[in-house]
Order: sequence, then C-alpha cells, then structure tokens
Amino acid sequence: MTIESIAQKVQQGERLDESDALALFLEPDLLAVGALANTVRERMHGDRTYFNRNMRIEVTNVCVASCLFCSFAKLEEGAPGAHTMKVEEAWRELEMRMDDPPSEVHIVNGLHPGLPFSYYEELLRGFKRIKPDVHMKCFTAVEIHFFAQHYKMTYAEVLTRLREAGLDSLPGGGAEIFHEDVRKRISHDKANADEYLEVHRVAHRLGLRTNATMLYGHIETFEHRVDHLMRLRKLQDETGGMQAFIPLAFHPDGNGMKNLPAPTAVDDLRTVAVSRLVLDNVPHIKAYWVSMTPKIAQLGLRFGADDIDGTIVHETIYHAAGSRSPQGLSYNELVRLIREAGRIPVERDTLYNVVREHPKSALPENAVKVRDRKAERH
Ligand code: V47
Repeated sequence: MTIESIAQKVQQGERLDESDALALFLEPDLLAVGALANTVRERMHGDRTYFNRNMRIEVTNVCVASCLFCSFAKLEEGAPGAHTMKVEEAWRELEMRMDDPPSEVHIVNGLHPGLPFSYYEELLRGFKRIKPDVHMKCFTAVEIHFFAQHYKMTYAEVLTRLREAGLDSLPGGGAEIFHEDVRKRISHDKANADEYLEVHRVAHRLGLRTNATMLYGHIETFEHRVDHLMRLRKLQDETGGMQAFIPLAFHPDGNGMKNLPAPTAVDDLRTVAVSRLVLDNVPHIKAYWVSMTPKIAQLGLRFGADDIDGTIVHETIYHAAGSRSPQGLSYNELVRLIREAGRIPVERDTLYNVVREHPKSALPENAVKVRDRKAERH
C-alpha cells in the first residue's frame, strides 16, 4: 500500500482496510498522512472545532482492578491516598461552580467493591437537583460491566436504573487496547474487549450515546492499534451510537510501566490522523488536550481532530501519571487555541448541539494584536 493509493481511496470516499491503516502508521511522511486526515476532517466539519464547558470528578479511586498503566487507583479503602467522596462532597464540586456552570459533569471512578448501587443513583440524582439541565456523562463501560457483575444485574438493567437516576451518556474510558495479547498484560482483571463493546452496544440500543478511547504508546504494536480501530468501526456500523473517539497518550509516571517512554508528538499527531481516516463512521475525533498537552492538541486540529474537549477545571488521572498539562483551561484559552489554529471555535453541549459559534479570526491572533497596535498609533 502506498500513500498515493490510499490518497486515491480517500479522495473517492472509499473505505480503508487493515493494510491501509497499517501503512499509514508506517508512512515516513507524517505531513502527507496529516493532510489526508485534514481533507476528511474538512469534508465532515469544515473549520468548525468543538469544545465544551465541562468538569471532571473522580468520586472514588478505590479499585479492585490492577491495570499496569494506572497511577490513580488504590486497591482498598484505608490504603494511603485512598479516597471515596460522600455524595454531598461530590455535589459540592458542582455547587461551587454554579456562578459559571459547566454543561457537562464527567465522572470516572475506580471499581469500588464496598459501595451499594444506590450510592451511584443518589449521586446522579443530586447533580440533577442542583442543575436539572446538566449532562451527566458518567461511568465507563468497564464500570457498567463491574456493576452488572457485582450487583447481579444485566447491562440493560444497570443502564436503565442509572438513566432513571440521571445518567445521560457514557464516556469512552476503559477501552485501553482490545487485543487479548496486550489486554491480558496491562488490564487482565476487568471487562474484556467483547464485554466493553457489548456494554456500548446495549447502551446504544437503549438510546444512550457513548464515546470510545484507545490508550496508545506503551507495549502495543501498530497492528494492535489497527485491530482496535477496526473493532470500533464494526460496532459503529452496527449501531451508529458512538459520538467521538479519543486517542489517549500513555503517561508513564508512577505506574507499572514507568520504565517505558511516553509517546512522542509525532506519534500523537499520527494517531489522531489515522483514527480520523479509519473511523470513517465516527463523527468526531478529539485531540484531548490533557493527554497531549494543549500545544500538541492544537496541532491535532490540523491533523484530523475536530474537537479539543473542554475546560475540565481539575483533572486527576493524567496528573497522577505525570501530565504537565494545566489542570484546567479557561473558556477563552480554548477559544484562542482553536482560533490560532485557523479554525472556528464552536461551543457545544455533550450531544454536539451548538451552544455558541464564535467568528473565525481572519488573521492569527498575534497578527491581529500587531495590526491593532499599528491602528492605535495612526
Ligand atoms: O480509562 C489511565 C486512561 C482513561 C493512564 O469520553 C491513562 O469524552 C494514559 O476515558 N496514561 C480515562 N492514559 C479518561 C477517559 C476520557 C478522557 C477524555 C475524554 C473522554 C470522553 C474520556 O484514562 C482511562 C484510561 O484508559 N488512563 N491511566 C495513563 N497512565
């Protein structure tokens, strides 16, 4: 497979296969891969680039799973650093932000063996009492699988009860790398690939939207990444319920793979680009600024990504693993990153309804400043 033959397929709107995807990961000309992904991105979204006002809460870091890449989880309650919020504590996080409220609360937790199911229902109900229109994007497919096993329910029963309590959609975490050869080494004691995908399938059938992720840049090969993307594309062909795909760059600090280097900027940008090209049926590709840094995420907006995630405010999982990104970004910082990339900032809600479309900057921000200063002098 050559980049020229892949380009021809892309121009003709033809679907790429496994060997095309692998060739894109191996192609030395990163800019050629990026330009192709950019063509598809602009065909789908023009210059529009999405972001939202969101906040992250991890209510418990107690987790029975022992994933090799995780720097966040504690095995049991009472272990140093283990923490489980009372529901009131979690609600207070939102109450404190009601002067400039988020439209989305994103909750991801450890798999806690000692909480009743009613804790999660109460948690959701409380957030909706504080802000009835807030979108609750909570609990990964891995958590839903754990709830089903632990509380002896089907996936549909878990999801239905949580939805009745206020759940609106599922975040994409927990996918890691689907291939068994990798999964058995990095996360052997939680939902496997088929279980992760089945939770998403059931959620879609119930009318819930979901996101999906891939944790890259550790022990996996490019073949494993291609396999991962293909499994997601197949599910999406079947259900159409996935909104966004988020490639997550591995962070090595403080976890069982701390001897490995983090992926480089080139790998980050290439992975965004290949994801855009392969996942032709997933509407949005996120360049998640926490995992890539705001600077690389900004470049990602010209390599296939059309979304940069949100304000976040206080991130924990990546900072435990050594992220040097800020804990949060202001609304205006996100608008600036998008504008400077030559794109149109579009504030969205979680389901990609437009909240506010900002004008595109005619010139890069610095040029605007220089022009304004010159105008002042005349
Ligand atoms: O599931 C954990 C990953 C995920 C590390 O749905 C790590 O919109 C890198 O899923 N290095 C949680 N990654 C974050 C997540 C997410 C993020 C942004 C947006 C959305 C969305 C979802 O973080 C975990 C795991 O795959 N993770 N530890 C680490 N050391």
